[in-house]
Amino acid sequence: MSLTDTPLAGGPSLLQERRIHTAIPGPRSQELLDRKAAAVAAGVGHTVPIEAVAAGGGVVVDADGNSLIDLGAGIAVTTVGNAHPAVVAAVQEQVARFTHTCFMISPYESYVAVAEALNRLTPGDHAKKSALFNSGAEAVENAVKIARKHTGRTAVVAFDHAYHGRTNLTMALTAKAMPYKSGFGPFAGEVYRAPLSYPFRDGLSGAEAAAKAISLMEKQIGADNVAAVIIEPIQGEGGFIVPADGFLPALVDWCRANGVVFIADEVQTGFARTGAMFASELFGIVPDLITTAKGIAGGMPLAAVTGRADIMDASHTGGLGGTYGGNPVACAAALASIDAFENDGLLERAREIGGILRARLESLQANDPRIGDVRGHGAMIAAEFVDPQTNAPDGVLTAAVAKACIAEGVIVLTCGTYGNVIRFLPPLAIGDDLLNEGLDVVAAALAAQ
Ligand code: PLZ
Repeated sequence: MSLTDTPLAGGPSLLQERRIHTAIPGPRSQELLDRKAAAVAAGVGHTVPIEAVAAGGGVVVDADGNSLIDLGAGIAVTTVGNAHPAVVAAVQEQVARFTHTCFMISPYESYVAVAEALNRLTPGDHAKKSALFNSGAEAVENAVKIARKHTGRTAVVAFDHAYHGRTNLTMALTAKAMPYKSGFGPFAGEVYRAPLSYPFRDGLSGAEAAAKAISLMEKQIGADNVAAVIIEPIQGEGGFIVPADGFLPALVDWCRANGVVFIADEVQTGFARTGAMFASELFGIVPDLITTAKGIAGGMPLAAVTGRADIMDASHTGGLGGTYGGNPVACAAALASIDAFENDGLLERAREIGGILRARLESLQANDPRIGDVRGHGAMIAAEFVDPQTNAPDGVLTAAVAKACIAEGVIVLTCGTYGNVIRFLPPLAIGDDLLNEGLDVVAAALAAQ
């Protein structure tokens, strides 16, 4: 089905309802999935077997006319809402004006305005600068380049359960072999892995967990060799792991004392997702560099590195860039999205959504020992599923619950090193009714397993 066959426009004007009148996938979706199987590389998977034709508010509509509740926001991207009207208008205006000049060839205003906004909005009141890229992985790659150039050192430390991307350097930084790394090596060198704070599983205080990580860095690498420590303030793909209090501040203090650049990867946590503009704020830390992407531009591909001006300026002119980095259409979308984050009460909305998610999941947990842990902040909440006897991760149950939810028209995403976490990260444009209905479906799916 092409868009011209459908009377549907996307965005918040879409009927906000769950509506399932075929099996998932329905016949039209199945046709596309057959073509996908024949034409698209097998390595590119999909979670929800539909052909998406429109989305907005809290729903994704498929080619068979089914309307699914969206509790995933395209992996934390459409935080302002899919096809947000202001984003659509900004994109339409820009696309008619010019689509590309290459910022490295002929600069334009919107790139600079996005950089100014990032410098203003990211934690800390020191002088900051930004550079724009296309994807989260590309932002992470560039943050590491910048940190190495600034320090003249090479070692980079990432953590257990980390996810930083699928390019060669970011695969090296990512912790999980399957599906991200297996068979794709050799990986970039000078990447080291430190233990994370994972309160549900390690039982350590933040200070104890930080001491373990710091000891590893000092003994196995040597502080003088470390260019950067990179960490997601709340691990995303790794399982929405919230570190114990004090863990992140202790790491930041150690970095400061040793001339190491502290990079917060806020690609998944950034832009109101956690109820703060950036998750670093929740832990009282001020990163030296911060990587952003996903929610920054309402669905358009844009990413950034923002940080201390002296670090950001360490690179020689011409050392950073890329053909499309900071594309004008993506920048227009970002400016409209940032305006919505700042002026449409989205931080508060993320906290409200978090309250609903947490209350419901905790009440399920009270009667179901298979939910070992409920954690997260704002509209970034997860439930970790375990074998009640042993606390061992139960990835089989998790996959079954997620599959049943999708069959009933609720898009949920799993995550976690052991695949035993269901994460809830709806668009902030979702209404309470739809969110609650989605959680009813999750509860029923769990009860049926
Ligand atoms: N850093 C913290 O969460 C992307 C990955 C989906 P890109 N997470 C979703 C998948 O399976 O590919 C992510 C992230 C953090 C970096 C990235 C990478 O961002 O825009 O996917 O490159």
